[in-house]
Order: sequence, then structure tokens, then C-alpha cells
Amino acid sequence: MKISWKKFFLAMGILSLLALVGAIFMTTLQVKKVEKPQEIRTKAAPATTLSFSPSTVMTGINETFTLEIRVDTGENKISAAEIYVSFDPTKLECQQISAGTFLPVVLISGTIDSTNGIASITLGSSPTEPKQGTGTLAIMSFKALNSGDTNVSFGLNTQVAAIEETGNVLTETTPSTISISSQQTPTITPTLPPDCQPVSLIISPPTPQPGEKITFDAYSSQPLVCVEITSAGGISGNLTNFRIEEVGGKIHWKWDATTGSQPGNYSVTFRGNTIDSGSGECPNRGSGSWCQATKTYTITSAPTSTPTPTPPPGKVKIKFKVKFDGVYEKKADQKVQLKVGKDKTILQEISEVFLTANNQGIYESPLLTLSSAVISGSNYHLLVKGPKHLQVRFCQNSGQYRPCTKGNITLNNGENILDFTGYPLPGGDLPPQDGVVNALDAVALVSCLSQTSSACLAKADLNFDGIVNTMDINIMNNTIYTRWEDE
Ligand SMILES: [Ca+2]
Ligand SMILES: [Ca+2]
Repeated sequence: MKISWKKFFLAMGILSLLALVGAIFMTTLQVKKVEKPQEIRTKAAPATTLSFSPSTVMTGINETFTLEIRVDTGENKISAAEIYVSFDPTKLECQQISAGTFLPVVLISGTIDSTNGIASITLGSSPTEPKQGTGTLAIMSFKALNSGDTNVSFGLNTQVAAIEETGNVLTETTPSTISISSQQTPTITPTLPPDCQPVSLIISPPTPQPGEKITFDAYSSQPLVCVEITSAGGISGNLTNFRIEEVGGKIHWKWDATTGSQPGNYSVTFRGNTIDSGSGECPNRGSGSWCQATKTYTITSAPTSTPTPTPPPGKVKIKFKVKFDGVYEKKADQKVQLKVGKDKTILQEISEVFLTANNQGIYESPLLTLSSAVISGSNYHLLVKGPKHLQVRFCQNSGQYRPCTKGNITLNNGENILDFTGYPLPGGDLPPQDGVVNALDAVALVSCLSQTSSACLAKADLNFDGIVNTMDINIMNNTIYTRWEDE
């Protein structure tokens, strides 16, 4: 994934007093195609293209470089990609191929055939969410071995699958041209802007466990205008939110993310620029003019301690959908608390269920296997509580539009799909949550008005749109003094 944040003007330099003025916009860097596309096949509905970024690389013998495999799905919603990349093994050594962020699930790990010059990886979407749009499918690193021009291209057996489509939806691929000079390229320092200084990148914790929060902290001694962070996988969800902190006179960019479930070694690159193109855009420049740092991190295998024994899994599985009041389009992943009850007894409580949204803002859970305390039967109810929301009791498998009292949910062995979207979770119980929306929540929201800091967004951005404003007040007003938490 590659994102750049534009238009920030860091000024007032004399005493290194930095004022942040203006808005921050998020844009996906587009891949510039310079090669004539290779036609693979033509079909009516398929619309997906693959390319490499950068499309041209100038390097020297023994130098290493990185290529991102970029996808543009067009109208397709893709669920899997089987990628083959061919290269000339006499000129290039492929050192790694790993998952990007667009299709986060590694179905078949990256393999490299150095004899025949083929690297491959097979990736899938999260089961509940095929992906549409543009993004980074995979990241490759190469070492240049011998001089000359060569191509890195997609193998003809590369395939992309999409829902509602049969067969390969790939319509074209674009190779990358690599020019290897006979000498090592001189250090890139001379091409840096005169004030471009090295960037530091700190990853904490350096060896997170699966599902653990990880923070990337990047800083440079001078203001950077365009910044972006690229993760070579291992992250669940997008690195879409960053926060800026000034520490010891230096501006720090910090990203919080959650590690995925796959243990392994991953890398992340942060880079920034001291200038923009004058139009608020990051200039499409060669790699030489970026101030950047790359670090690796390791996700360890399963947690070592098991503090509380969990009941053995049962036979009932559920997948549920909810909406959050005021959210009508795709926003960042959220987590909710889930309780499964019958009569007055709570049979199972799951403190964190991660939900992902579709384009209509409908959030869906993964398929959850409930504990053996929940057996096939009827009269269940479910309690769902959002991160800034009142808890809601759901009594019907689907079609509920208002509060209820008597549980009437039937759960069978196997998969149960529960649709709670008719009754959006009411927002306003800001953290620390106390089960009621009252003046304390209102004061906390007002104190964050017009704010975009990560602390305020986490606390009071009720519609997850990246700012605390009157829209969030409206959502709280829908709830305040009129609704109490269901139990
Ligand atoms: Ca409250
Ligand atoms: Ca908001």
C-alpha cells in the first residue's frame, strides 16, 4: 500500500517553530505507465490490470531495489491473485516476494526459482471482502547482477479471480524496465535536495505477536511535505491514519496498525519529500530525491501465555452484520464487543470482534465459532457494543428495527448469518465508556470539535470520516438522553 499525504505546509523555520496550516488530503499515488501494455486476453467483463512501480529502474551492479506489484481492478471485485513474475536470472537476483496490503491473505507463500527466473505468490482477500480499486498486491526486492537492460514482467499464467466472474479477469499487464550500469551507481546523496536528511524509523514493538498493535514512528530533522508509508505485508487493515507529534524539535509521523495473523518477517518503508510540485501534489520523482528509511519487523508465532482457559469451540458459527449510526459508506475497520445470551444468562462474551465495512457502510464480522456453551437452539439474543456506542440488544436473526426485550434468535449448528443492519448502533458513549450518553460525553465531543488528532478521532469521530464536527454532534444528539444501553 502506498499513500501520500498532501498539502501540508510546515513553515516558520527560524526557531524551528513549525506551524501546520491547511488541510491534509489523502491520495493514492498512481502508477505511471510508460510501457506499451502486453495484451493477455480480451473478455467483456474483466477489467483488472497489473503493473510494476516504478516502471523504470536505473541501478548498478550489486545494488538492490524494490518493485511493487500494483493492481487496478476497474469494475472487478477481486478475491484472489496468482502472480508469476519472470526475470532474467543472469542479470537479476530476486531476493524476496511478499504480500502487499490489497489482498492480505497469503494463500501460497512467495517462492523464487532463481534458475529459471520466476517468482510467484498467491494472495487472497479477506473471506468477507473482495477488493475493488487500486493498491499494492505484492512487494519484490531484487539485486542487480550484471549490466544491461532487462525487463521484469508478468508470466502468462498469472491469474486474477473476481466474484461474479468466471475465469481470469486480468486484461493487461505492464512490465518494468531495469537498466543496470556496469558500475555501482554513485550514492544517491548528491541527487537529494540539499536539505534532505536521513529519516529515522522506529518500530515498536519490534517483534509483535499476531493481532498485536504495532506503531511506526518516522522522523527527520527537517520538515517533509509529502510523506508516505509502504508496508510489505503483515498488517491487518490499512495504514490510513497517521498522527504528527513534535518531540525534541523534530516532527514525528506515527502510524498505528494491527498486525495480521501470519507470523513472519516483513518490511516497511517510510519516505518523505522536502518539496512539493507547487500544486499540492507529491511530484512524481525518481527514488533518489526521497528521504527514506526501510526497516524490517518480525511477527512472532502464537502468544506464549494463555491466562484464561477458553471453553472449547462448539458447533455453532455466526457471522453478523451491523451498521453504525451516521455511517453510509466504507470506512475504517472497527471492533465491537459481542455477548451471546439466553434468558438472563450471558453464555459467551467476546471482547473484540473486528469488523470490516462494505461500500454501503455495512460492517461484517468474520465467521466466528462460538464456544460449546452455545448449542443449537432458539431464544438467543446478542448484545453488540461499538467503540463509541451504546450497547444494543438484538433479538431477531434479521429484520429488527427497534429495541427488543425477548431473545428470539435461532442458532443452528454450522453457519448462521445474522443481519442486524436495520437498527444501527447509536453513537455517543465516548471512551471511557460508561453505558450512557450524557453531558460528560457531550463535553468530551465538543472539546474535540474541528480536531483531527488521532486521540480525538479515536474518542469522538462517530462517523469515522477523519474529523470531529457537527456531523458527529448530530449523531450524538440522536442518542443523548433518549436511549439507554440495552442489557
Ligand atoms: Ca458515556
Ligand atoms: Ca466525524
